[in-house]
Amino acid sequence: MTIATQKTILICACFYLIACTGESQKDTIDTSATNRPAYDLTKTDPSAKVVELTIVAQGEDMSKMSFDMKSMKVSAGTTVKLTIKSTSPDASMPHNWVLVHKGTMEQVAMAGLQAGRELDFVPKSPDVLVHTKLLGPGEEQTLTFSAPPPGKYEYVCTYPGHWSIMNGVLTVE
Ligand SMILES: [Cu+2]
Repeated sequence: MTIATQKTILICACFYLIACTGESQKDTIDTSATNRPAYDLTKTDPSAKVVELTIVAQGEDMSKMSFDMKSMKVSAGTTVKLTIKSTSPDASMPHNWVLVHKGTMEQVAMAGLQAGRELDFVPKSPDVLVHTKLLGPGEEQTLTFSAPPPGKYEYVCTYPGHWSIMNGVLTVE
């Protein structure tokens, strides 16, 4: 093999490597932006025990708003029937409830700003496990979902300016 041939093979190999790397990155941007698994909690087991919970998003203004529960606990393998009610009287202060992987609520809320009102400030992200729409005064929504695998998760309201106050921890055990 001549040196020229060797060089050609080497250059080709480099191009192949670059091409492959570029391709795999493109494939994974939307679905694997993080190493955390994306769960489909909407598939519920009809034979699973159903746990009913209610959480209230409350407060008349930004300084008083909160979820009435800062933590919730459910057993693994159950179906969670969670009703989220908004009692904030001001139409300019709607709320949502977004369940996310632990440690991601801030980045999900920031991405929610980009997602905007038409997506209820909920970004399309593998860190978002389940969520409501934006709920105005007196509105409520019931979510039915499978409890995710044992561990701790965060829930947060991603309406602009709310995430740092309106949040809590869901423990699955
Ligand atoms: Cu809120």
